Amino acid sequence: MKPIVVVPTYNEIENLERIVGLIREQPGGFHILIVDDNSPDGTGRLADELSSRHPGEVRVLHRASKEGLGRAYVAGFGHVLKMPEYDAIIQMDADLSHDPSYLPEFLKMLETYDCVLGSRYLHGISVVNWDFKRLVLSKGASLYVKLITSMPYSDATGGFKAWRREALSAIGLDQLFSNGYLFQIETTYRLHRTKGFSIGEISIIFRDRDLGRSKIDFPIILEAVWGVIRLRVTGR
Ligand SMILES: Nc1nc2c(ncn2[C@@H]2O[C@H](COP(=O)(O)OP(=O)(O)O)[C@@H](O)[C@H]2O)c(=O)[nH]1
Ligand SMILES: [Mg+2]
Repeated sequence: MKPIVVVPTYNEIENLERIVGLIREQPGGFHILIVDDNSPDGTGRLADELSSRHPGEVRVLHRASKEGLGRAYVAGFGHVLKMPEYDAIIQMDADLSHDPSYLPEFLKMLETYDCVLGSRYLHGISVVNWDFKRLVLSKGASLYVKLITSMPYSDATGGFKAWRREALSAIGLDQLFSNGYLFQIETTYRLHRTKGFSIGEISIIFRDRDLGRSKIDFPIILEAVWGVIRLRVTGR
């Protein structure tokens, strides 16, 4: 399978070069698409520089403004689906919370499953450096999603995920409505509800960022709380 990693960025100038280097070091020939929302710190310019250093391997999609992680991924996925050479698409954060050394394992699992979720809660709790509040929020979100949607997966809001091209095409990118982290739940739910596709999980250790700042805020949390109910009620 030919893989590409989609990495959304907003003010990740301290992390971007490192994450791109680490992804490129992994066996499997991973290409990268950086989706930058016109970061004021110059992340987009650095992305262009990395792209000209590694032509054809590192790509950049520039968006005009920050509209949330979900919108950035919809644009990035749409871009990738127009490039037929890629048949494995992996989502990953730029802040080094997701260890690129898991990439080969995701790719291997895609031989069996149409979508693979990186889970922090498959075997106990594998989160490093998060404060208690953030852990409760994340674990609570997973339980809430399980309760409302009846999906069996252990980590509902994780952002380290891999898709076969056909699975990503099947969820209907233009119908996705999430802006923030609800996007992770929405995409999994849509595939879960689509007949003929399988979803697997691998255990990952999530390490909170050392550099830069989290973009989570109250509107993002609120969107996820009502959004899960909307998903359940509308069934998609
Ligand atoms: N393009 C884009 N990327 C975003 C946006 N919000 C977050 N990100 C990126 O999504 C990833 C996860 O965000 P982060 O703030 O680390 O979330 P946290 O780990 O849940 O605190 C990082 O690579 C961010 O730079 C956005 O509005 N636009
Ligand atoms: Mg983060």
